[in-house]
Amino acid sequence: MLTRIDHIGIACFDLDRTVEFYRATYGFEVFHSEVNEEQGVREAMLKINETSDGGASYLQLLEPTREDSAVGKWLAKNGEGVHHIAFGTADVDSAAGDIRSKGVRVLYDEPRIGSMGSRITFLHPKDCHGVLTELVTSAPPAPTDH
Ligand code: CMX
Ligand code: CO
Repeated sequence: MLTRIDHIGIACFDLDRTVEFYRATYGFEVFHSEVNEEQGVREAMLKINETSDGGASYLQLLEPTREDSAVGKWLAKNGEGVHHIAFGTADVDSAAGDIRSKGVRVLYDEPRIGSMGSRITFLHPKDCHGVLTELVTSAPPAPTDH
């Protein structure tokens, strides 16, 4: 079951300038940033709100680390803009299997690692009315000392 918008992925040429736009215009701050070499992105997650399932919704700002990455290719063709949407689920394996059984292409055999240790997979945009769609299961919260 998909329970929230986990994030909207936005492709940009210059991550630092784009982060500054979202800070100056809306007051959104960077919650987390990282480089994901497998996906070929440098990214910043801006938390917009918590959600009732214990998760949250973010904007994911994405700058490519190489031209032949998914985001690099997309930017060269389209320029900056909304690149994908991501739905949150407690069980990405089950959600992906269910959606695959409906004839939608799931891009990975097994989920891969996404932002903040999440597990992610993607649905082909040509099977989703032109929308690249990601499924995300957040990493469990880190154990605390108390
Ligand atoms: N949204 C909608 N359509 C898209 C798209 C996108 N983001 N990216 C590509 N397409 C379309 C293209 O426009 C093209 O359509 P036409 O044939 O009509 O021109 C078609 O899909 C094929 O595009 P392509 O440029 O040849 O690109 P590829 O087939 O090599 O790759 C895809 C497309 C979806 C398989 C690839 O982008 C992918 O694997 N994406 C998943 C991984 C990803 O996006 N990682 C970055 C984000 C990481 C994160 O969120 O953490
Ligand atoms: Co994403």
